[in-house]
Amino acid sequence: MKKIIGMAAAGAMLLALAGCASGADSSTGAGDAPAPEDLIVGFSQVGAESGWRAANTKDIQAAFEDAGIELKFSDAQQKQENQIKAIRSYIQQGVDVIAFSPVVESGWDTVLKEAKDADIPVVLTDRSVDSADTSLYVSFLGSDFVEEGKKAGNWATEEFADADAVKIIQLEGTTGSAPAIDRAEGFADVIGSDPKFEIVASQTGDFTRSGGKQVTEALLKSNPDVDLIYAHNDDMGLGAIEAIEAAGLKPGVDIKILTIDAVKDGMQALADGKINFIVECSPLLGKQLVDIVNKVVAGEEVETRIVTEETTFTQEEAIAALPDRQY
Ligand code: GYE
Repeated sequence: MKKIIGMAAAGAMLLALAGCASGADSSTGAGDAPAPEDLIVGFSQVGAESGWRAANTKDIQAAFEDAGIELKFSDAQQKQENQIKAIRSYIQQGVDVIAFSPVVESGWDTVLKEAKDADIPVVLTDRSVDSADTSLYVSFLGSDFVEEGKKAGNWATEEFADADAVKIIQLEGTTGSAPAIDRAEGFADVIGSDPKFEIVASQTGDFTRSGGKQVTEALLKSNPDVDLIYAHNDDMGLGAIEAIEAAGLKPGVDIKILTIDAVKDGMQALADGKINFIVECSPLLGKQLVDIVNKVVAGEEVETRIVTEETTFTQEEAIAALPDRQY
């Protein structure tokens, strides 16, 4: 087994050397854009944990296909070690650009340094890293998750304006991921100024529907009088709906539900009155990622931070938006 891996690695190195010899990337000067068919991009995706992720994968793959650029794609199944392996393999293969959506924020410096030493530019999509050395990546394309958490908090403040006390269960995203950290922070920033809001329990559901269901089931037992569930994504909110219904309660009425993403299933639940409000987070990052790749390989300047534009949805707005919703 070891021998086979060794041979494969040697082969990959030869390929990488051949790539260098043709001068495909490193010798390219400003404005001297290589043809799309000469480019190879390696992309390491988080996993397939949610409707958002499925839409994001589809959009990225379609955008590279439309652009005629080869995309090597790997699914890390929500594990950082798989992403590190994938990035190392892209480095060995000598791809022109590496893009990835880091499952968690920390622990990337070593592998990013390896990419930098190999002169392979790295683009972060969707989620960020906490590396102090920002020269380890050329750009970060994605949402402002703190802002999303604030929008969620603002809705809660208005919705419960007349209430004296509001008990909240928070369903957190993947522990250590940028969206879980930032969405909790933005929300707490807003509701924290009013003592009537109390987060009575906060646990991770790992951004999955089954995780959201299980955690809600357990937490409802110890907190039957909860007023609001704040889920860091639609899928966990959809799981919470199942748990609430199984407990004989009415989601959206007995317990209000506030989520982030606005994927079709979430929007349908909002239209049906089972979710009460959704903060949008757009997974459609493909075209912008292709643009960044094209600029980077042409030696052009790229913006180091590109923030996705997004909105929020009430029930009426969801009903109006659903027929044309792309994801
Ligand atoms: O909200 C969630 C997904 O990183 C923004 O990851 C993304 C989040 C998204 O699993 O549904």
